[in-house]
Amino acid sequence: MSAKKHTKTIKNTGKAAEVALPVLSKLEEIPPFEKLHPSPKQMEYAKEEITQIAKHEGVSDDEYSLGCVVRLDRGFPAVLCKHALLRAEFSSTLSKAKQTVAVGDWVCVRLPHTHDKGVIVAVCPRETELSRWKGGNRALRQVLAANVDKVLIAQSLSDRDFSLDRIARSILVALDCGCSADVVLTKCDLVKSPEKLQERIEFLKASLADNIGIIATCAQGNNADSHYISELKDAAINAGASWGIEGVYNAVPKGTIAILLGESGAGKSTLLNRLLGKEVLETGAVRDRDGAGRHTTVARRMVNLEGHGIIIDEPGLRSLPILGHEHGLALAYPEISKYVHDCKFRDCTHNHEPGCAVRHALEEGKFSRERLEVYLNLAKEMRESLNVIDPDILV
Ligand SMILES: Nc1nc2c(ncn2[C@@H]2O[C@H](COP(=O)(O)OP(=O)(O)O)[C@@H](O)[C@H]2O)c(=O)[nH]1
Ligand SMILES: [Mg+2]
Ligand SMILES: [Zn+2]
Repeated sequence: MSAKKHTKTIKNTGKAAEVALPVLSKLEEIPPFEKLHPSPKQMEYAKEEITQIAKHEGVSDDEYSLGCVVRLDRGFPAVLCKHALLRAEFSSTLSKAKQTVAVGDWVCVRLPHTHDKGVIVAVCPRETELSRWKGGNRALRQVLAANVDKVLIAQSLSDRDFSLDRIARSILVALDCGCSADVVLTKCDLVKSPEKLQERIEFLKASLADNIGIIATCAQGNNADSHYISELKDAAINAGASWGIEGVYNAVPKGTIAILLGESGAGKSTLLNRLLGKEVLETGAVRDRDGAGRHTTVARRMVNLEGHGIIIDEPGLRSLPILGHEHGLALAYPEISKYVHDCKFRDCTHNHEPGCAVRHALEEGKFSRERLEVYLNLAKEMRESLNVIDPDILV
């Protein structure tokens, strides 16, 4: 397949430029089909759809196959089927319905006879859907990945970048979408001392939802000698975190799919290269002036971890606004949210109001002040966006 055939004209650059999509057969990180598992529900759906569509088209069922979207390059899906890896476009019916897919979606494709592109004719229902609110209308959501089990939240430990708020909101979104979540702390070598690392991890443990694993990593130890790195490792383990590449492997066992989320420049591609054991993914230098990453990663793609699970590499997210994730808040902080319905005032912000059941529970030592603070910040933001859109929900 030639790269030249599949090009897209980039219109909003001012001048039109032809950008070639990567040649699929050259990509080393794509998982084997055997590692991808549709759910029984998805398999049944695909079987029924294929039978119906083939009948309607007057062709044999054999022309269709169930496949998984393993990449999106500038929005163009690549689908992996049992016997083929191919670019695919939507059938005219799906195009008219403005159908889109995300990495991880299971789709029914008509396999090409003469030309090398498949045609997506149906998209299977998702088991999980990780999506973010794009602002404006509640329905305006961008699906980041489909059918993932876990969200790995990449957070750089450099002082300039570290944000509890960003970690907390990512966890909220993950839990709300039916995924589990772990925090991957990157660039441990940039922490001032092992004590500081231990303090950071202990603070995170006190503030975040239970069952959130913390993995401290240093994918590029240029800035530190090995003795210092081993001190950092001890500090991380003392604080209850796991360490390094092994820690990430253990968080993504065989049979599972995780997505690595984090700001551009957080060190995701560098970490993935370490996990792969080779430099397959392009990494980007951080601009010195403001530390902001250049958007080097344009593709969303699955990366196969030999002997372990699969990670989806997601280009940096600039923002993760929260709206309508109140279920996630209740899942992350059940010990707090169970009191909100007992407050005297329906619109209680749990700050200063009389008859506040949440503050009463705090005084009784039912949960820590750290956790309440994170909860209140998330609830405040959600309340503000909810007020605009859906005034009936309590947080
Ligand atoms: N000091 C240090 N720098 C790192 C580490 N990991 C990544 N970087 C640097 O951070 C920058 C962004 O990394 P990249 O992997 O492209 O981030 P991505 O945008 O999240 O994929 C690059 O300049 C990397 O060299 C680390 O463990 N320590
Ligand atoms: Mg990257
Ligand atoms: Zn209250």
